[in-house]
Amino acid sequence: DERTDKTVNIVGVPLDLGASRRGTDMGPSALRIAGLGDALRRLGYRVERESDIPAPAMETRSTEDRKARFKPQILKVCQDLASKVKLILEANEFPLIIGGDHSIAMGTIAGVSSHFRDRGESLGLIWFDAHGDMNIPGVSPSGNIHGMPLAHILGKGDEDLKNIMGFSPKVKPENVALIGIRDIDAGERRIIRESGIHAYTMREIDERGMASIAAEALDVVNRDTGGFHVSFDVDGCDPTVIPGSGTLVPGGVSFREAHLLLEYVADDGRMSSLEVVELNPFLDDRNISAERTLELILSAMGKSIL
Ligand code: 6HN
Ligand code: MN
Ligand code: MN
Ligand code: MN
Repeated sequence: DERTDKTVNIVGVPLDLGASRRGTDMGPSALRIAGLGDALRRLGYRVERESDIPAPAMETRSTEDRKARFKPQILKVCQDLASKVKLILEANEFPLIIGGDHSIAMGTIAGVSSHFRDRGESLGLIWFDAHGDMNIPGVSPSGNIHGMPLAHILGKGDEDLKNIMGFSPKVKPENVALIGIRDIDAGERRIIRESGIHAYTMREIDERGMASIAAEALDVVNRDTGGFHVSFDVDGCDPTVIPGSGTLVPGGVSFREAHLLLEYVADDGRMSSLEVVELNPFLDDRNISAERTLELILSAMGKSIL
């Protein structure tokens, strides 16, 4: 295989402070037990010794901030993750970040975007999710930060969270493709509509098909950028495909549609980095969700049937 030259650097982020449901902190374990590292080696990649960004357990901390729960702790994890991701890219390795709840995307994308910025390039972003993740403190009905990362990446909301790595925004709205949405809060809806991002609802996926959506999304994220990041929330998939996640919404993307999107991503060849979030093994049926998520990761990394 001609991929042997590329090194994948896997970083686990065992964080669940961004969600109200416990358990996404075990997401990295579930993927490792499913065989992530060896599967990537079989695909021909070199895989570095894996590392984790330490994250405090919920029971060891308290939060008074109802509008942005556990903000100081999440901010610290995101800052550490951002520095790590930037170092991986500087070493010319591919960062594969395994969460953890979706609030870690503020760290991952700060690191990727900072690396691109040093080279005078902007970054595109594919955000696969049942949710918009476009809440901000005060608008969010839950105060859970995992419902807010995309807004902060676009420069809205809390000053500290949006300025990780010392700059904001991390991506331009015209280079963001949000795919799979079907559960949006009232205030969040307005933020999405006014933001200028490209949002693809389940209805559009049904009507046009994933092939057409994937091709258009790749256009969006590649337009005048140096490449793009993929932030993959497993709850974008239908709950029958991925039962092991905390905020399930029926009517989601099928296993094949998710594969197709990621196969298009692999063929495109400009993905800079990948993160997979919101896997919750305590809600799973054995480890089926991690095993299926691993298959999806392999598609994104170039696995093909023939
Ligand atoms: N996720 N919109 C809801 C909230 O609390 O803001 C749910 C967010 C879910 C976030 O799954 O990454
Ligand atoms: Mn999400
Ligand atoms: Mn979600
Ligand atoms: Mn546009």
